[in-house]
Amino acid sequence: MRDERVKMRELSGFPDLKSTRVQLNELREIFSSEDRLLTLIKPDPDSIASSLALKTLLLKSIKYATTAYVGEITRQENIALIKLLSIPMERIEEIDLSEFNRTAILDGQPTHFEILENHHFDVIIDHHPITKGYSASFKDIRPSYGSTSTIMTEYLNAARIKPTTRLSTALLYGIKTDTNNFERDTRPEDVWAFRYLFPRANKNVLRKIELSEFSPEILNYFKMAFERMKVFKDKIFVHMGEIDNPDVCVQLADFLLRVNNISSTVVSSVVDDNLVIILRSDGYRKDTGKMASKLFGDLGNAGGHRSAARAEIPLGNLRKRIRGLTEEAIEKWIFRRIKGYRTDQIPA
Ligand SMILES: [Mn+2]
Repeated sequence: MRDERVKMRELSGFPDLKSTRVQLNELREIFSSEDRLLTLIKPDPDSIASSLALKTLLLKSIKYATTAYVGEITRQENIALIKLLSIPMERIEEIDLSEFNRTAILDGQPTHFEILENHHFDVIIDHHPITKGYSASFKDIRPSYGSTSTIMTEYLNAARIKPTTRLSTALLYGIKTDTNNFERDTRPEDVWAFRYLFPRANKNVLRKIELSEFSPEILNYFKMAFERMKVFKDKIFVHMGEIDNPDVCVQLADFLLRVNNISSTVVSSVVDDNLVIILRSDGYRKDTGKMASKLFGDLGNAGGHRSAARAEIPLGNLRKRIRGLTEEAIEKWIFRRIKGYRTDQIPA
């Protein structure tokens, strides 16, 4: 009978709120009324919404909570999200760390943040693959989930807190972006959270945010990409050369994946002193995370989910392999590796 109920719950996609309730209690036990919490995020819709949810969850148990972001907010939708929902956030550079006695990371793990190395974090809530080499008092990492916003929605529900329109809109958008509107890495729990938030969210604001996707400047990059792209069997590859911000590569990789008969896209660029490679696939036959680590893991950080992955290689690691490190030579080198992937004969 009990097994039957568990099975029914799984089929209906209804989350295991009982265990989330236990975790919620553990989470709250860490905090006391005088605590000042600093939450670190890399700003994207999922992490921004999650930080708003954590604040709401802990509102009554701590003194105050501040969200600080690492990196730049450049994507148009993020700017629109923050503006339209007036979400307060500060740059990490402007934060006085001594003001806080508790720290959290949402939608990421300390290994993704070079800042505060060897720091003991109080709270980590995330849906990325589990990484090792850090300590935290409270950890809730669910790599199979489509978004951290889904996990946070479960926490709010477990805490019996009805999210406001603002919070619901932010979380809904977090789920939509991270699952690419349920096209990738989605679980029934994500759908459940979506349904839970949907009637509470402001759909007009959401539409306005979603229609802010492309900046006028990005169209020039699209033009460049169309001219440079190379098609190999079911893959599209573009090397964008040196650019300021790899976000444009993410948008390009997502966009090009919509081409008929293309099952994966690879868009690379040189940002500062790193070769940044964005990979996307339909996830139908190939695991993109595995593809990324097989193709580039020997030279830098590489990995991700079944349909979305990323690699970052310090240019210094390529000096011996790519003569002169010219744009053309880098492009050739990546393209050669991609071509070798299917046959498993990945060239050096
Ligand atoms: Mn996320």
